[in-house]
Amino acid sequence: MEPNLIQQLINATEKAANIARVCRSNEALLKLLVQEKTGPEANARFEHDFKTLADVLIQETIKRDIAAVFPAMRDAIKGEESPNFTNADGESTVIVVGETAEETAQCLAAILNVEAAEVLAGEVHRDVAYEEALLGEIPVLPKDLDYSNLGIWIDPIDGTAEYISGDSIFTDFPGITSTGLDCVTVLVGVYERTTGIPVIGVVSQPFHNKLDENVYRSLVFWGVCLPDLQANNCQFERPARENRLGIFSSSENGDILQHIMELGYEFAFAAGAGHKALKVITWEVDLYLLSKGSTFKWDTCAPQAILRSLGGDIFSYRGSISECKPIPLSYLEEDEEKENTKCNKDGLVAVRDVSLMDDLLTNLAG
Ligand code: 2IP
Ligand code: CA
Repeated sequence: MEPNLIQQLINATEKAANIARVCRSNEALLKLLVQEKTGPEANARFEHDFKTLADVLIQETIKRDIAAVFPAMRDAIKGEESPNFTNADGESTVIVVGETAEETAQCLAAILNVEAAEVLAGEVHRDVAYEEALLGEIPVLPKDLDYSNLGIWIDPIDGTAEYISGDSIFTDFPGITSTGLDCVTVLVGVYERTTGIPVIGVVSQPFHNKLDENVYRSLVFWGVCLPDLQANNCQFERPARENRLGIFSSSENGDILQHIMELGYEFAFAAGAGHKALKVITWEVDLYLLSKGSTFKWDTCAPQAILRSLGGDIFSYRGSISECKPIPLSYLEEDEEKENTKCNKDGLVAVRDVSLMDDLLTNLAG
C-alpha cells in the first residue's frame, strides 16, 4: 500500500508526544527539564537549555521520519529551532538523529548524561503507528499530489512554559483550561509552496487523557483541505451557549477586548497558541483573536489547515482590517524572505464560521 502522508504525520506527531511525555515522566529527564538555565545546576557546558534540546530532538525526529518516506519534501521541513548547539567554549554540536538508537544516543551523550541519552534515543527510534478509533477514516490523497510542492512547519512543543510547569488552572468555561498540560500541543502543518495555502494539519494534545500518575494518552486532530478533498476528524457541533465566546492570550490589549465585549462576546483566557486555535476547531469557542505579532508560522499552519477543512480559517488581524476584508495567513516562502520574519506579525483571527468576520471588521476598523 502507498504510504499516506496524513497517517505518517499522525505517527510522527505521536512519536513527538511520546518524547514529550518521557521527558516529564523519567526522573533524570524531568530534573533537566525543570532546571533553571541560570541556576547553579544549569547545563554549564551548553548555552541552550534542555527544553530546547527536547524541541530540537522532536523536530529532527519528525524531519527524518517524514523525509524517509517522502524524500521530495526533505528540504522543506522546517521548525522553530536550529539543530546547532554551541557550548561555552564556542564548540558546536549538531543534533543528528542517526540510523540506529546507539548512534543517536552517542550524539546526545555529548550533551546529556548516558542514561538520559539512551532513554531519549530509544523513543526516537521506536516504531509508532498511531491508530485510535477517534482518528476516523483517513482518506487516500490524490494520486497526482505533487509532494515537491509541499512544505512543513513543525512546532514540536507549543506551550513550553505550561509543559515545564505542569500546573493547571481552569477557566469558568467547561473543558477550557487556562494553563496546564492540557494547553500543550504538538503542531505539524503542511502548506503548498507555490500558493502559500495550508493544506494538511495535525494537532495533538499529548497530555489530554490522564490515565494514571505520569501516564497520559494523546488526543489527535487532523484535517486536509485540497481543491478536491476536504476531510477531518473534527465534526463537532457548536455547543449551546447564550453568547458568542472568544479565547485570548492573557496579555491581550484591553481596548481590543473592550471592542469585542461590545460585540456581545464573552472571554476565556488561555495559554498556548495551538491550544487556543484548537478550541476554535472544536467549536468550544467561536473566536481566537490576537492583536500582537507573538505567534509564528509553526504555531498556525496546522490549525489553519484543519479550520479550512471545516469551512473556517485563520486571518491576519491587521491585514484584514486594512484591506477591509478577511485576508488569510499565508506561508509563501518568498514573503518570509522579503519580510525577513517567520512571525505572523500582524496578529491573527481564527474562526470556524467566517461570517463572524463581517461584524469584527466593521467594529475593529474604527
Ligand atoms: C508560544 C506559546 C505561548 C503563546 C505564544 C506562542 O509558543 O504558544 O503560549 O503565547 O504566542 O508563540 P500566549 O499563551 O500568550 O498565547 P512556544 O511555547 O512554542 O514558545
Ligand atoms: Ca509555539
